[in-house]
Amino acid sequence: MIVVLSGGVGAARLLRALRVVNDPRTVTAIVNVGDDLVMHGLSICPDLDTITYTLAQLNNDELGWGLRGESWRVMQELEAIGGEAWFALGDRDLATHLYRTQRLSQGATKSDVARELAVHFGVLESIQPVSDDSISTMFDTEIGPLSFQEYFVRHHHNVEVRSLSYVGASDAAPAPGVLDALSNAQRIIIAPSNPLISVAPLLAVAGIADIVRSRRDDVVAISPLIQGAALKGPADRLMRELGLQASCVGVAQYYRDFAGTMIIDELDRDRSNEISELDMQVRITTTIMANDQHARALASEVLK
Ligand code: FO1
Repeated sequence: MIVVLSGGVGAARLLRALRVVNDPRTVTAIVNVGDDLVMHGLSICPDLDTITYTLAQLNNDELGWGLRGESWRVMQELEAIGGEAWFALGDRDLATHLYRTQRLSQGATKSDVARELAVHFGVLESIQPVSDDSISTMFDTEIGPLSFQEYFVRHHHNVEVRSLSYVGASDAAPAPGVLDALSNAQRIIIAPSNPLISVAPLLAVAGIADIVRSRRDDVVAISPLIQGAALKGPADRLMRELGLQASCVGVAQYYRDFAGTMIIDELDRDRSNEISELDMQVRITTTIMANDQHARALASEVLK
C-alpha cells in the first residue's frame, strides 16, 4: 500500500504517474480539504475533484481545474443577474457540486461522496478527504483576513500574507481509514504540492503529524519548487512571505521531521549537500512530469 499526502494539481499528476509503475488499487490519496468552500449553497471540494477528474482523464488541462469540454451557461446567466461569479463553476462541474451537496444533506460524509464519485468516474485509487469535518485555511493579509478562495482566486494570490491558520484542523477527526492507511502504508509520499496551503492543513489534523513523524524512514517528499520557483501557484511567494527559504532546501527544512527522503529536481542538483546535512537522503530526478517518460522516471524514483 502506498499513501500520497495530496493537494490538487501536483498531487493529481503524481498519482497519474504512479499508475504507470504501480497498481492503482494499492494507492490511497489523503486529500486536503482546507480550500473547500460553500458557494451558492453548494459544497465544493476543489482538491478532491481535481484528483478525481485527473485520474478519470477528464481534467481541464488549460484551466488546471474543472472538467474538460466545459461550458459556462449557468455562470453567464448568474453574472447577468448580478450574482457572484468570480468563482467559476462550469456546467458539467456543477453536477458534481449538486451531487455532493445533496448527499451531504442526506447525512452522507465527504468520504462517502468522494468514494461514490470515484466509482462513478471509474477511478481505482482510494481518494479520501483527510477529514469529514470542516477545515478552513485562512489568510491574514495586508488587506485583512481572507478565505482560501478569496485569496487564491478572487485576489489571484497577489496580496501579501502575514500568517496562515487552518481553522478547525486541530479539532477535526481524521476520516475513517486515514490513520490506518498511514500506519500500514509501505511508503508515504508527500506530493509536490504547496507545503503551506496543501500539506500543512493535512498535518494539522489531530494525530496525522504524529503518525507521519513516526514513519519518517518510509516517507518521501517531492519538492514542488525548482530553482526557487513553483511551477504553478504561490508556493515560492508564500514561503518567502512567511519567513521560509523559497527553494528545495526550504521545503526540506519544512519537512525534515516528517520525511527521511527528499526528491529534488535535476536543476537543483547543486543543493543536495544542504539537504543531506538535514539528515535526509536526497534523490535527484526530473520532477516536472512534462511527458510520460519524465512522469515514469519520477514515479519509479518515488517507489525505489
Ligand atoms: N481556480 C481559479 O483560478 N478560478 C476559478 O474560477 C476556479 C473555480 C473552481 C471551481 C471548482 C473547483 O473545483 C476549482 C476551481 N478553481 C478555480 C481551482 C481552485 O480553486 C484552486 O486551484 C485550488 O483550490 C488550489 O488547490
